Amino acid sequence: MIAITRGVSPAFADCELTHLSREPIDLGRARRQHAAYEAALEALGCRLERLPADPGAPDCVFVEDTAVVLDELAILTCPGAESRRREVGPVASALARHRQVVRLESEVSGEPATLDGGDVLRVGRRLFVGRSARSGEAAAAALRGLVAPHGYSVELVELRDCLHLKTAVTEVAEGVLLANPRWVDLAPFAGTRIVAVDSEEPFAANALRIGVEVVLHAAAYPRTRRRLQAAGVQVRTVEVDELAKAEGGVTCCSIVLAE
Ligand code: CIR
Repeated sequence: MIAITRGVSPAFADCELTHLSREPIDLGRARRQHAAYEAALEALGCRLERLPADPGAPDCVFVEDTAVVLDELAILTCPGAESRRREVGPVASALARHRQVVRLESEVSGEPATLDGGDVLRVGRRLFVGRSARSGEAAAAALRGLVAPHGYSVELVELRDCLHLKTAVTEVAEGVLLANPRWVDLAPFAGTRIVAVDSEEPFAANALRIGVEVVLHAAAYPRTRRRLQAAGVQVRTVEVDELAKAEGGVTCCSIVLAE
């Protein structure tokens, strides 16, 4: 496995914020947590490809939002926040070494087709797209056009009160989802086993699955961690609370792809 990561920008404190209020961010601590996150990925068998930070892109550490990567191709997004669009180019160059790279149309029927990778959850051959402030129907239609020939379906999922679909639901094992049912309509996932986050840990649904059996999960959520372990999921923890002040979680900081 390869994990593409990107350094924390010196302008990190100027990140986009939607649901959280701005708190002072300790850049050194954010960078130490990010380095530990990268080390955890390496320990789990990922070969890291680190991209340098962009001082003009406060959110560049959150590489997940710039692309949707499948085994067959990589799709570059047009991120919903304008400040984040310049992040796509360097990730595109890195992806081009591993995949055919295509760009999502920026408009469909006159509607902007913006998409954040954090809004796209793959479960087998199904791609779920969260309808968020960043992503919507036009992007889902554009994505469908690119992936249908490869045998993937695309379905929209309704969200509330959170930034991205993967803030509210992620896959933690084959056919097992970790979700905050208060933030996402789970009807499209009918038939799938759901592990609900502990109600005191609303942000705990963001887990990064590495390979088949293990997930990386924020250390701040011990109650949900116990639920995952009880469901038979192996959990490795990382401290990411300084990165979380910018509304980022464990999936956002990497693009993990099969070699
Ligand atoms: C943003 O608002 O775009 C960033 N501050 C956080 C992005 C987190 N990305 C993700 O959840 N995939």
